[in-house]
Amino acid sequence: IWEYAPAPESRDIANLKPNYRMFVDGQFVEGEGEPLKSVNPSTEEVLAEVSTAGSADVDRAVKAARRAYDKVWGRMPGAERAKYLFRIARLIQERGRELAVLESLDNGKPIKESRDVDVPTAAAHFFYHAGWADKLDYAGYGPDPRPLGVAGQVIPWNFPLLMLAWKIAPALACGNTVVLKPAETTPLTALVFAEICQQAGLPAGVVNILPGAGDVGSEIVNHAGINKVAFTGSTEVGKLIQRSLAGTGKKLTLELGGKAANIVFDDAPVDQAVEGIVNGIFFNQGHVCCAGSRLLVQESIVDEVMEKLRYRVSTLRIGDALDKNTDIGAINSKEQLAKIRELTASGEAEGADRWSSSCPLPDKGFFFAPTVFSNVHQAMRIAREEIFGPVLSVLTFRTPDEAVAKANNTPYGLSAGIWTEKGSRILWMSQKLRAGVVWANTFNRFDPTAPFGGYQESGFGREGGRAGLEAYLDV
Ligand code: TXE
Repeated sequence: IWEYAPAPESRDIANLKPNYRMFVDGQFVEGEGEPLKSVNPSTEEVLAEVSTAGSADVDRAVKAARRAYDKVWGRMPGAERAKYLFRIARLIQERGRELAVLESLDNGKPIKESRDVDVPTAAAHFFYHAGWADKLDYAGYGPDPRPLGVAGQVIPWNFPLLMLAWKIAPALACGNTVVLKPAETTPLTALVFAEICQQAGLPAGVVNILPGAGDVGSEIVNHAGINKVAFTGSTEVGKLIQRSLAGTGKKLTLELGGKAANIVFDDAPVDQAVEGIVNGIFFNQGHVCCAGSRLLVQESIVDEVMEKLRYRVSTLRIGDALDKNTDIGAINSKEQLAKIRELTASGEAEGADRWSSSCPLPDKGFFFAPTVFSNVHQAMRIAREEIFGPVLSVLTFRTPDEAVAKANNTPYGLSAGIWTEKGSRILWMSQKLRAGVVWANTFNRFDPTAPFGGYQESGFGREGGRAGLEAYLDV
C-alpha cells in the first residue's frame, strides 16, 4: 500500500537562511538571549539559528509597540488600517508556497496541509479582519469601540503561521499593536511574516516578533506596558499566566488543551464518518487542540466502524513533510514524541487494546505510527489526558444521553463532533455538549467568521467572528 514514487516539494522554495533575527520596531536585530537552533523534525537536521530576546529586548519591543500605538496605529482611521491588512493578506498569498514549505520544514506537518490549510486560512484571517477595520469606526457597530493598547501574544508550535494570524489580524484590525512570541521549536514562518510586514509598509513598531522560550513569553505577558494578553498553549502554562495576571487589570484570553469527543450514531453513513474520524485525530499528527481524540461509537455499529477505521488508517502514509504523498508527517519535537510514547504505554498498562498501523517509519526524524486504542474506559489516562499526537481512544455508548454524559466527562470543552442523519438530534446534542464548537457530519473545519474557543479548562475568550474582535476592544 505504501510503495509510491516520492515527489517531494523542493526545499529551496523556503529560501532558508542560516540565521534569523528578531523583529523589533520595524527592524531585524540580534537579540540578547542565547540563539536557538530550529530543527527539522522529519530529519533531525538543524534548519537555522535564530536569535532570541533578553529582558532588555522585551522592554524595547513593548516600548516600540506603545509608541506605534500612541503616535500612529491607535489613531489611524479604520479604513487606513484595512489597507495594510489587505496588503498583508495578499502578500501571504503571493509568498504562499515559500511559507508552506518553510512551515513543513520547521514543524513537520505534511506539505499538503500547510499548502491547503495553514497558509490559505492565515490569509483568510487577514482578509476577514481587514473587512472589520473600517466598520469599527461606524457608529452602528455598537457602543464606541476602542482599542486596548499593546497586546502581548504567545503562540504554540502546532499551527505556527495560522496561530499568528489568529492573534495578529484581530489585534491590528481593532487598532492595537503587538508583541508576539512564536514557539521555540517553530519560529521561522513568524520571521518571514515580519518581512511581509516590512513589505506591506506597516509602520515600525506595530508588529514585533520576539523568538525565545517560555521565559521570554513570561516576560512579555508580565511586562507592565502590556494591556492585553492572548495565549494559546498548554493548560498548565495557561493557568500560570492567569495566576500571574491576577490583579493587574490586563485583559486575558486563553486557548488551551482539549479532549474532544467525536460521536458516531448508528444511523450515520459509516464511510463518511470514518473519513471524519481519521481527519479528526490524524490531521496535523493529532497536534490539534480540538482534535477528536475520543471516539464515541454507538455499540451496535462498533465492529463495523472499527474494521473500516483500521483499514483506512492502515492506508495512511507516514513520512517526510515535504513529500506530497505524506498523510502523517513528523511529531514536532523529541519532547512531544516522548510524551506520546509515555501516554500510549500507560494505555497498554491500564489494559486497553492497542492497534498501530504497520506503515514503515523513516529511520531518522520524530515519527509515531497512527494508533487506535479500543476497550478504553473513561478512567484511563488515554481517555482523560490530552495526548496531542496521532492516538485515538475508542469508547462506546448505547443512548444519546449516555453519549452526552461521556462526552462531557472531561475538564476540557473545546470541541465535539456528531455523526448522524437526524437533524433534531444534532440540535439537541449541540445544546447539551459543553464545547465551544460542535461539528455535525464534519470535523476540524475552521473559518475566520466563526468564533472559536473553549469552556472550562480549555480556556476562555473567542478568536474569530465578531466575538473574537471583542477580545481586542473596550466598549
Ligand atoms: O506547551 P507550552 P508545550 C499542549 C499539548 C502539549 C503540551 C505541552 O498537550 O503536549 O501542551 O506543549 C510558551 N509564560 N498544547 O510544552 O509550554 C512557549 O514558549 C509564557 C496544546 O509546547 O504551553 C510556547 O510559545 N509563555 C496547545 C507556548 O507557551 C510560556 C498547543 C506554548 O508552550 C511559558 C501547544 C510561560 N511561563 C501545546 N511557558 C493548544 N491549545 O493547541 C511556555 N510558554
